Amino acid sequence: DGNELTEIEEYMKDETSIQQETELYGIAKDKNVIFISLESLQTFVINNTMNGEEVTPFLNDLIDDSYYFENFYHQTEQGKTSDSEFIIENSLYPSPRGAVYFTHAQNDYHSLPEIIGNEGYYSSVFHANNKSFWNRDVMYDNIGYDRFFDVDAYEVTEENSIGWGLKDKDFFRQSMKYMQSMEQPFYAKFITLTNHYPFELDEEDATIEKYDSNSNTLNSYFQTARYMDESIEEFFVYLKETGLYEDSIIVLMGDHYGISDFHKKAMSTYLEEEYTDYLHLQLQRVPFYIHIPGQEGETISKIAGQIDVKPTLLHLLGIDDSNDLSFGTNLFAEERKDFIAFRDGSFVTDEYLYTKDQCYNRETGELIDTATDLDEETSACQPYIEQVQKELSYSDQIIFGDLFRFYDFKDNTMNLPEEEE
Ligand code: GP9
Ligand code: MN
Repeated sequence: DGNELTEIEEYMKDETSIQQETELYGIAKDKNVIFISLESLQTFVINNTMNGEEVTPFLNDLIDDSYYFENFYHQTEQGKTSDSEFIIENSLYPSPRGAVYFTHAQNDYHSLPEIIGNEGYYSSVFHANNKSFWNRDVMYDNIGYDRFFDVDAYEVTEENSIGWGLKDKDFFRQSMKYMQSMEQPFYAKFITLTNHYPFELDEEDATIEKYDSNSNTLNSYFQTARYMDESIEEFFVYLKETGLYEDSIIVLMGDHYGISDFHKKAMSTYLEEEYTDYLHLQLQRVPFYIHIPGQEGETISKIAGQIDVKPTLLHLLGIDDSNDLSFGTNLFAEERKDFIAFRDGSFVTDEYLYTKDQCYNRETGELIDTATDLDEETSACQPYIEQVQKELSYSDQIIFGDLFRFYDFKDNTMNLPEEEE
């Protein structure tokens, strides 16, 4: 009936209210934000080689002049790309089953496009797929995007498509005309497509060889990951040519894993590492870059997750979010919530990694405790297990109960329905 919101609000305020003063507060004020969703790109290919060749040369170099988070985890579930979108727009967790984009697209939210829209930003999404895929048209409309450039905005032919549709290089090239005539400042989210299972690529677009293992999926992945790297490089050239680059910050994020644990054996061979539950969770790291033209940036090792993107972007934009309710925290704040939770109750902290009833040292992978020790409440991971469950359940209550319809974010007041006798 909405009354649970009181307790949830208190928790969210306590856990995420942190000082807003950092050197980067407002650094991107009134600049355009170009957000690139990197389809299925995982951190294990970054700064890595295959047959002695760099897989992602452009993205590797980009680290040198970006804020790059090397321990950034995706937190998606069955809703895949749409879950990653939901998390960054709302700083809430995705649903344990199904996709919030389908099941709760009509809820009241306090989403990123709406918040920055109130500050004068024009917000849009570019994605060359059918607009109703993942129910995006309905959700985007509800959370305040001004415009969705879906497949109908693009010229798609047999020559310029592969796999799921328009090739990424053509996607970026064709998007430029829309961007150039867009009112500024704008927020523009680009959702790429070519690096998607089953990682198909025309021979003429392949610039590195396939890997050689028992997994066709992994073998092809390196080629499409390289193609993505080149498409981003080209996009940066267009941005510079059109002068948009100087007036923008560019954020790049992997949406979720591309290689499932079905390909354990091949992954294990490639990484020269035993495929354990620990490795599986570590493989859920995806690249996250904040590129601010003119700034050197820094490589940041502390743990981070998709849940933190919304408060971080608001911080960079200099938008006060002290009235917001989120589960994530600004990634540049000194004091942050000290865990990243996954939908199945697994979590990481700077020191520990917990999954499948096992508690590991996050950096070394050394197993500290197993389920039996955990029962005795002596495990190093024990204090977090319950909090993670509580947090996930709060998020579910907000979504399943559409609780934000009772909440006024302007002054943090609640309008709860009268209690029935
Ligand atoms: C579909 C694209 C890929 O439009 O975003 O979706 P995914 O299967 O990764 O969720
Ligand atoms: Mn995806």
